Order: sequence, then C-alpha cells, then structure tokens
Amino acid sequence: AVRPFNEIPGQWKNSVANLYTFWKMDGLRNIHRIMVHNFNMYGPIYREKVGYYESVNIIKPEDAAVLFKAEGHYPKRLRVEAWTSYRDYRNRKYGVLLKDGEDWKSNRIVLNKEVISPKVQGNFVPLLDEVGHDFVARVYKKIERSGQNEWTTDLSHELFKYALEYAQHFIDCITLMFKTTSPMLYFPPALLRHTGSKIWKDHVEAWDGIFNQADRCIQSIYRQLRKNPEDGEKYPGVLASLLMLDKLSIEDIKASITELMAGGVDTTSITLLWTLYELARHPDLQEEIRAEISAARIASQGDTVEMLKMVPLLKGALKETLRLHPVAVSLQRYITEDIVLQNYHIPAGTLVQLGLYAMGRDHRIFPHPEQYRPSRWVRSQSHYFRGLSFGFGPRQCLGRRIAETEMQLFLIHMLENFRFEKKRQVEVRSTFELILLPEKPIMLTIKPL
Ligand code: HEM
Ligand code: 2DC
Repeated sequence: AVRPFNEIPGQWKNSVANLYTFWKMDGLRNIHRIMVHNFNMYGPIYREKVGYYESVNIIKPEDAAVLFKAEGHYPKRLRVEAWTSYRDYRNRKYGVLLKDGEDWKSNRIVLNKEVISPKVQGNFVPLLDEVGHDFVARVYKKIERSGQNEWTTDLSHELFKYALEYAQHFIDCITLMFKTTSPMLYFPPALLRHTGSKIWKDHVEAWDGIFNQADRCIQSIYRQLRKNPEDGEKYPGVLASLLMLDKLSIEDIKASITELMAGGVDTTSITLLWTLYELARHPDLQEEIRAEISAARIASQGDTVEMLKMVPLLKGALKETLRLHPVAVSLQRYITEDIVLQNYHIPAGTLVQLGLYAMGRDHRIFPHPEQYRPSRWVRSQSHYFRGLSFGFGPRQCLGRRIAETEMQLFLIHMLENFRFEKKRQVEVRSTFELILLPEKPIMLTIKPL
C-alpha cells in the first residue's frame, strides 16, 4: 500500500529549531553538502521544513520523471522572494524568470523563438566565435608580458568579462545580487526591508545597478536601430532581435532582457572555469579533446555550425562539469496533481525538489561519481533523467542554447591555442551563494601550444 505523506522521513516538525540548527551548521554556504548528508541519513526521499520553506526532496532519475510529468501546463519553481520583492518595491515588471501562469507562458513562447529555437543558433555562432577569438588574443598578450612563455592566473575575472563583454560595474552588481539573495531564501525580505537591514539595502543597490546598465544598453541598441533601419537584413544580435519583437509590450521585453543579461554572466563563466580546472587535472583527456577539435576543424571546412556537430567529447566534458559542479543545487516544481514518490503519497501543491548536486555525486546513479569522465555522456549507460543541469521541459533554462554554444566555442578556441596545467593539485570545493561557486580561487597555468 502507498504510505501517507506524514510518514515521509525527515526534519519537518519543528521548523524554528531546524532554522537554528541550519544556521549553526553554516547551512547557507553548505546547502549542497547538507542535502547529500540528508539523503545518506533518510534515504532517497525526505521532507524538510526550514523557516517558512517546506519541501519534499528526491534524488532518483525515476522520481524526477514522475515529478516532471506532474508539473502541469504552467510549471512553477520556487519563487525567489528577494527578486520579486525588489521589483515590487521599485515598481518594475517581472520578466520570464519570475512570471507565472498564462502571463509566463505567452511571454516564454515568444522569447523561445528568438533565444532557444534550433533555427537561431546559426545567428549567434559568428558573434560568439569572434568573442572567443578575441579572448585568445588577450591571453597571448598576457603570456607575452609575463616574459616566461606561460601565465599563471585565476582566470575568473577575465572570464566574467568574456561573458558578453559587459562593464565591470555591471558584473560586480550581479555577483553582489546573488550573494545577498541567499540569506533571503530563509528570512523574508519584507521583514529585512522594514528593519532597514544591510542585506536588503545591498540587494536593492545591486539590482539598481543591473537595471540601470540594462536600460542604458537597451537605449543604445534602440538608437542604433533607428539610425540604421536598413541594417534590417543583417542579424543584429540577440538583444536587438528581442527589441524588434512586436508581440510583447516594451516593458515586458525590457524586463526579460534584463534577466537574460544578468543570468548570462556568472553561470557560464563559472562553468568554463570548472571545466578548465578539470582538464588541467586530466592532461590525457585534455589531449583527446584537443584531437577531436582538430579533426572537426578540418572536416567542417570553415563551417562553424557544422563543426559544433562533430565534438561529442567536448560536449560530454561540459555535461560532466555540470554534473560535478552544477550551477543550480536543485530543481524544484510545485506539482499540480497527486503523485506517488518512493511509495509515499504526495498531494498536489507540494514543493518537490530534485537534488541536482546530490544526484550528480551518487554512485548508484553515476558509477564512480568522483571520476571526471566525459565519455560517460557519449557511450554506454542510460541518460534517462540524468542530464538535467539546465532544468527540464518548457520551464528549462531559456539561455541554454546561448550558454552551450558560447561555452563550446570558448573551449574550442582556447584548446586550439593553449595547454592548461595545474601547478599544485588541490581539491577545490563548492560554496553556495545562490548559485554554486568555487570556494577559493582556481589557479591555472596557461602555455602556448
Ligand atoms: C533558468 C541553469 C545559463 C537565463 C535556469 C534553470 C536552471 C538554469 C537549472 C531553472 C530551470 C528549471 O527550473 O527547469 C543554467 C546553467 C547555465 C545557465 C547551468 C550555464 C552554464 C544561462 C544564461 C542565461 C540564462 C546564459 C541568459 C542568457 C535563464 C532564465 C531562466 C533560467 C531567463 C528562467 C526561465 C523561465 O523561468 O522560463 N537556468 N543557466 N541562463 N536561466 Fe539559466
Ligand atoms: C537556489 O533553494 C536554491 O539560472 C534555492 O540564470 C532554489 C532555487 C531556485 C531558483 C534557482 C536557484 C535555486 C539557483 C539559480 C537559478 C534559479 C532559477 C534561475 C537561476 C538556477 C536553485 C539562474 C542562475 C538564472 C538567474 C537569472 C537572474 C539572476 C536574472
């Protein structure tokens, strides 16, 4: 018989005490490791209540499949109150990230066509290819200046700038925005706002900076479009193509453009940094991927879109990076119908979280999970509900295609020019600042081939 909801194991009876324990364990920075610990203690399903935030947590691919079948027509994930509070406070519209229901769906359908449909990939390949090329030139200059024919560095600053070449202030604001969001997952922002707390003030300042920069960027694209309307035949760039959409209100477009600009910096930079870190620790694998790239370069005869179809191991490396170092610690959905998970009844309306970080490191799901093995994504094993780093279904990451293309092209350019080494073999762990980040700088040595 199916067991009742109230019998699911876990700490969900005393939410205040849980918040206290959580705080003492420095839970915020360690959410991902606490989840692993909970799955070890309670098994593949547990219920949890921390402060006002209650959820059922799962880890198995089979359960993920059941979860996503019950997400309904308007999939809804955990609402990040800090982000909606800021917009309510400043009277700004929500973009796709924060909208729900029919309003989300209608905006998302229009944006999908410009951002994530397979037919637009060819549009941004040349732009991203050029950015990758420029990055290589910058690295050569640094190597030259070092006078040692190599450059040992924490690449994160360069990488953050690489992400679409935004101003440093904008980048700093995004980092501050993420950092100040995580405490507000557990303490209601409304409370912090009315007590004049520093977290809330910093958060507002961060979003103000992001919105100002985005507004300026939008203005300048507008001016450009008005000045040279005859440029219409040429692809004007992702943002400009969104601004030309006439199916959404200009306020809706601005809201989603701002989210795309903010969502596209830290996510891809960190994933690239982790990938170079893993490749530096696995020189033979690095060589194998380099060989795959050379062969693809020759076979594709200068057609970059074709080339991207011939690098399965490189793509596997990115998937493998996100398995061990996911950006999102979990995926979440409010289920719209009753379901059964691990033989427990889960009522409609429950917030169910799939522990992505924990799943990526579970040996029952990925044999030898501690090993970085891109080939596991190319051959062998089933990938059934395993490659979920960008989420799933109609609510998955809107920036996915851009992110994947940008990261593939970056790695192609870098591996064609440089060898990556690690002088000291140190294990770098993740820390949670809304997204998962390396807890300390990753030092790499870059040498021309
Ligand atoms: C949503 C991961 C890069 C914009 C998401 C979600 C995940 C994710 C897990 C939630 C999906 C779900 O609930 O099913 C990642 C990863 C990235 C990345 C791993 C890179 C390595 C980007 C980039 C952009 C972006 C480059 C913008 C250009 C968004 C937006 C949403 C989203 C707008 C919300 C979509 C919606 O609610 O409809 N991302 N992301 N992301 N991401 Fe990304
Ligand atoms: C954080 O418990 C942990 O892609 C929470 O590009 C649950 C949660 C909810 C939403 C997730 C968030 C976590 C991590 C960061 C995500 C976010 C949805 C979108 C966002 C995954 C797992 C991200 C990084 C977007 C951000 C765009 C934004 C800043 C404009």
